[in-house]
Amino acid sequence: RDSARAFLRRNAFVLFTVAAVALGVVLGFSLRPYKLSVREVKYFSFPGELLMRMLQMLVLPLIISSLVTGISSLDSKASGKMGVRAVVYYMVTTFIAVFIGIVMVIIIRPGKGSRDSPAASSGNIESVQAADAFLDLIRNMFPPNLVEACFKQYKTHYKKVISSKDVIIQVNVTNPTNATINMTDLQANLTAVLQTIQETVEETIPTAGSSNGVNALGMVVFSMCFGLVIGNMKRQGQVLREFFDCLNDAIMRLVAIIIWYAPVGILFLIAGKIVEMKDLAQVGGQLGMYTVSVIVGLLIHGLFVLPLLYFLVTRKNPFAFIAGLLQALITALGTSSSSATLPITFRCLEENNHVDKRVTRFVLPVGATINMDGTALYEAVAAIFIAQVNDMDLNFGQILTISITATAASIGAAGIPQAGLVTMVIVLTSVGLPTEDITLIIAVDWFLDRLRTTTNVLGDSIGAGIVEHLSHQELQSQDVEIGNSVIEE
Ligand code: DAS
Repeated sequence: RDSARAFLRRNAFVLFTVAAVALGVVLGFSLRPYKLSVREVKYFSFPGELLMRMLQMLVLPLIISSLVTGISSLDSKASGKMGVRAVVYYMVTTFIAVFIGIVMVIIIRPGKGSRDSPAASSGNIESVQAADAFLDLIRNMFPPNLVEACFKQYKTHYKKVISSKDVIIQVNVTNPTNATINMTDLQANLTAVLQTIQETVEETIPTAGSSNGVNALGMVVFSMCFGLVIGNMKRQGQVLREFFDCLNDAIMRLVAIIIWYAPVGILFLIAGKIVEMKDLAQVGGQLGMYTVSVIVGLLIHGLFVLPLLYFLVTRKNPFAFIAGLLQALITALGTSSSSATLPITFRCLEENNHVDKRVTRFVLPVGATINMDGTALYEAVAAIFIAQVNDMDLNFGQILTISITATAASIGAAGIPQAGLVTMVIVLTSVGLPTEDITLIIAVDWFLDRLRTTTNVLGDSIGAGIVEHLSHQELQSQDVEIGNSVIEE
């Protein structure tokens, strides 16, 4: 009876969240006829923004505390093997995702037909919206007040940047959340922009909580090194290990509180997005087929490839494992940010799927930052779609280039909303495709972002399950060691 009650309580909560998503969709569509202004939408979706900020506040301390405790609790041999297994899994699944994406976009050929099709003709409308969407992207990358400070002064320049041919955006892999824009014709203005940024940053150093403003990948690397070092400090490092272990538990208790608010936040996130969504009528035939290509690709990868891989390695039922992840998958769908979902992903894997904490604390922060199957698939599809719209036939070498740069771009993309859009410029420039054609796909990107983020989170979680299974020996022998040392003491 108790297990039935626990089972019902856990699933009741997930069902409650699913109901919240459905209610958000209904609420969003019922509010669309009222044409709310941008400000009204901002106020309306504030409860959703609140959830995003609460989760983002936890991301940084969670990444540091979980990695430091995860790695320091393993002997370097075990963590080395576990690391290799995780990276091999990430590479294999990302390449499979890219391959599926390329096959889908070549079979469906969404970009066929000349440029003057509805998608391109509505291009000029979208290009203005795209400029605004792109500017929002920039806005997302810096703490809000920072962008406000320089934003109003340089809005025209950013628009000019979108239209000029020689915009090159280099996303620094070690610092994926702060893209630097290298422009030939706006170099002088850029210096002025950087100067303004410098002045503003002096006043508002991004708080530790804003995961958008902090170099996530850099933090992961630092925490891994730090965890390795204090792991080898034996008794001397004991205090630090206990501190970070306690910090991690405290963060997970905060997650347990926030998770009760999540359905409300997700409801308003979904409803707010639907209210401000551009008219579906503008989504031309080509764009519709492009959206189908991405969705079918993500479904094949998420519901067939990943579960099959899990079954082949662990011989366990993959869908029972996925059932335990539903809360995290819905949060990814609502927030379209895998780093904001990270706290919930931890909780689902440890509480529902009972994955060993030494594994989740190690592979999840790394996976959430560099393993993005959904993004890699999407980048490959989008790049080839844009080539098709430009009637450009890609040879094998260019398709190979796209698969490699799509993988690199997904590693460089941060776990924040629409990060895949920024890193896609790398893929387009690598095969000489016009970067401003990103405007063709921005209209549906807010929706596809949610789906690819959900696939990213699923890929990270299944990876934790697979790595735990493969590391069974090391974990068990370590348990024996701990057991013996306790007996000795
Ligand atoms: N939204 C990103 C994430 O959080 C994925 C992307 O933009 O491609 O995983």
